[in-house]
Amino acid sequence: MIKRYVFGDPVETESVLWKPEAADWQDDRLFCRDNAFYGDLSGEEIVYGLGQNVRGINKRGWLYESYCTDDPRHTEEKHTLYGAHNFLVLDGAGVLGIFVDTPGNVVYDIGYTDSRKLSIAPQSADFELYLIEGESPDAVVEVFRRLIGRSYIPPRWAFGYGQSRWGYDSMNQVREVAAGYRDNHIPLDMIFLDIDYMERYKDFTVDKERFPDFRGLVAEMKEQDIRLVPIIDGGVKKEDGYDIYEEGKEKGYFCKDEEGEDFLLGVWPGRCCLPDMLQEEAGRWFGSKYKILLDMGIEGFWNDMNEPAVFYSEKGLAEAFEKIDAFRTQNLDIQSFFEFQGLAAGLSNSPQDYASFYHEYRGERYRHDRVHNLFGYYMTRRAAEAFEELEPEKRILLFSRASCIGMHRFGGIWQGDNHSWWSHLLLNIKMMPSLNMCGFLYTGADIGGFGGDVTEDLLIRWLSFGVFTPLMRNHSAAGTRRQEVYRFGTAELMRDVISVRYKLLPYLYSEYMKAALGGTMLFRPLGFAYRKDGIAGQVEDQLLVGESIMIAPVHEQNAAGRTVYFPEPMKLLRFHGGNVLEEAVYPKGHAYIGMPLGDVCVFLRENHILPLSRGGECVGDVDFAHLERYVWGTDVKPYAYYRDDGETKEFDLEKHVEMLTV
Ligand code: MIG
Repeated sequence: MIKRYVFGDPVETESVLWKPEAADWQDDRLFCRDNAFYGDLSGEEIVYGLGQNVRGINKRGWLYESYCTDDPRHTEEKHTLYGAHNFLVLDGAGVLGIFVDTPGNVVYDIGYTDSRKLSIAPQSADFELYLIEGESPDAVVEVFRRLIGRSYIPPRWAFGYGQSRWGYDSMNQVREVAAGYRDNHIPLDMIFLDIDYMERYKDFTVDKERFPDFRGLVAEMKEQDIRLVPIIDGGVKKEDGYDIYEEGKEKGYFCKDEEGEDFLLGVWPGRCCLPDMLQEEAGRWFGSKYKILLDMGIEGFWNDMNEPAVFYSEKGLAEAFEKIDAFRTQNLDIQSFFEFQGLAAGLSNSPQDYASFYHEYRGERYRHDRVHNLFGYYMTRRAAEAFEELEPEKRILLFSRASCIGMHRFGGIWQGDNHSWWSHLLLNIKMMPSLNMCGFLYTGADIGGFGGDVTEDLLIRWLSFGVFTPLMRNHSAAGTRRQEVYRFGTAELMRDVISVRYKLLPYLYSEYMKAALGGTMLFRPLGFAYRKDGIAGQVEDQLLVGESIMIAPVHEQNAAGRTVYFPEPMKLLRFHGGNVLEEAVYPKGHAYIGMPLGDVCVFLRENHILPLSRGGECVGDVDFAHLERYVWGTDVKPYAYYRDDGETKEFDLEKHVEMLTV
């Protein structure tokens, strides 16, 4: 059952695809006062959701916000990350789904001020609220997903493994990475190009000195079954003579400040303008520019800095310099010193800047902060719509950093600038189900961690989890330890781990497609599947992946295994040195399982089939037709195996599903 309530005069976000008739406010669970909502949380109640955010699968015990934010040091005390995903499911006496449809900030106090209470406070009085009742969290999620529409489906090659790094700044560097993988027979399908391929960080340009034959390089890589995937940034460099800038300026496509001038902000290339992605014509114009790279043979993109990230604004910078000047002659004491120190740090992503420029959206003018969370969504959507026109038959890879619900129909997301920290591997694990709830299925984190120096063991453990995430990409920041797996002494172990991905591919792709087409989740918390089991609901570091298996990744340094909770009997399948070992069936309860570095363990449910391929060095090598079947139990259910060509858009559950039996 789904109910929709309208408060004030909401901005249409296009997050949902259809709308039930609006109802008058009346609810037993939530109490409404001054456009905020209050409820009680019972002792056992679990709060799932909020998509990309900090902390656990169970969101209880913290204060969260929904405001797309570029935060490259996202630690536990933060409140919001790159995406704004306003969907929650309360699982207590009953099950209730809550979706706040607004493009502005929302504050969630989930047992923070009072551990038994919940409050939801949209920062604007104009929004829509959806309440969904259902028998189980799964049922509520399915209804929600019908409301918001089908998830994005990438080409099948995008389920391969990819290597990325900020700093691949020449054709030879790219060739070296490709050779590092191919020569060592480590599987690889993608190399990502960061801002270094561009000419002075200008969107839709290629540096002619460092990449003199870009088109040739794209073709050369494709011969080796490797796709190059370039980055596109949300800001356009302000530079006279740069055609994109000149065109945008002349046509009035950039966001304006209070005076009606093009709003100037500092981002990567220095001074930039922001294309008004919300304004249809401007957004379409920006989207049409991807053709420049498509024409060079490119088949996939990642959209960055589209929260939008603002290092500084022209005005903010001038004010800060003025204040710094005033401090020059002062005797800095504890207070003034910190104020002084904060002047430069406080410049980035500041609320004043977000309140100082404007969009034209659906025929009206909005101050940016009111519609903030739509920027990344519309940047990605306009690109996807351009692909639809330019390449109607073909799937193009597309994922974004910032997002809100609705964008899941047009692209995936990566989880932003994490660190080479064990805690961020754990965060990656915990975030998968909440993202899936909101329709973000094509997603993954920077494997090995973006900031900071990785260690060999962290990289192996992260890969061992990454083999399950649809986006499987190793990425790292400039200036950090090199993270390509062939550089490590344990490269052979890493190869074994990455190879597991290619064995699992038929299963993962099939489960992905069923989740996308059926509106279900690929990654489920144990609490979703074993609802009567009080322990299962507390497990934060094990997940169900599709219908047949459970995983329990190691996320602690120097651990040679871990304790696993079995909510029902399961059989251990161990990927070890290129083989699959069938080990014991564990009964319901806890057990310690040895998991040395390089082993990947999956736990197979009774009477379920896990189909595996023989693997390959790229997705194109994998034989999706001839599969081995792993199974145990006396009453085995046939497995609904989805398989299509992986390239075109004829998605069809009926047509492409074949029932596999033992
Ligand atoms: O300010 O393009 O999240 O993946 O490597 C940094 C450089 C801008 C942020 C992205 C990261 C990327 C980096 N970008």
